[in-house]
Amino acid sequence: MRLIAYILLITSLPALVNAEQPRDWQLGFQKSASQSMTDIVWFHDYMLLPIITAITAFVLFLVIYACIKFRASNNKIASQTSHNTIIEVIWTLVPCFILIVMAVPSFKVLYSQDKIPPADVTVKAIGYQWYWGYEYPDENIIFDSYMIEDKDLKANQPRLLSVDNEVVVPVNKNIKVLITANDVLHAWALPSFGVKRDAVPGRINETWFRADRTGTFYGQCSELCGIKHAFMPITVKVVTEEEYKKWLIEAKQKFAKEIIEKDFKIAKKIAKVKDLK
Ligand SMILES: [Cu+2]
Repeated sequence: MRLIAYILLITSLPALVNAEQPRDWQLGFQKSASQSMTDIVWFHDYMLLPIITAITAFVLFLVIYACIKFRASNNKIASQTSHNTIIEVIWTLVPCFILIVMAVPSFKVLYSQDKIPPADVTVKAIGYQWYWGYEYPDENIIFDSYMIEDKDLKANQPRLLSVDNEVVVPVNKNIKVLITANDVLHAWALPSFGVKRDAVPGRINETWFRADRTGTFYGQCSELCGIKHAFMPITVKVVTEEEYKKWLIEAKQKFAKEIIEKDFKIAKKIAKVKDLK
């Protein structure tokens, strides 16, 4: 009995461990799945938090110290001091120094996100009101990705985050993401990869990520885009190279772009004929 429970636990564990999504009572970031996000988490945990804590504690100490030392009952005649050159130089230089120290890793992360390495896979994400459309320009694949309604959810599918057609990418490969929108502003965001870019109609933004482990990763549209803004999630499935190749073969048939284009051509022709009449 115990053995069966153990086997069940072991087999169900990877699904739990690999899925990256918000959790109840979560504090801080989702577990990172790319170097870029690891850098961001480091920057936040080991640089920003200590600095913020130190500044807050120091200012709190100054306020309490001033309240006690310079209270009215103890200072019948108010001090007339208005200038102290040394202190003024210090309180100008120290914040400057803190900013410079923070800027170095901050710019490093920013540039590494902005500089796109040679891509192994390119995915184009198009924001619509209210779902995401995806294209694999090099593979002749195009599909739409809709949120799964509550009533249709399967056991392991998180609410408001699962979609019918997931983006599938290989692990440990550079994935370039071209991001645009068709109607209003949206934003393609995936916390575990440290990716967030605006989707702007009429312009293509680009970013990249390199997932360092397999699993299912969830994100959401992050630019208020209308009434169903909360219902256009992003699901990326990171799989092994072989699984990706297998998916490609299926997807090329299921989501072939050419057929859609052919339909479009026919529709255009019909419209033309109608116009002539
Ligand atoms: Cu949106």
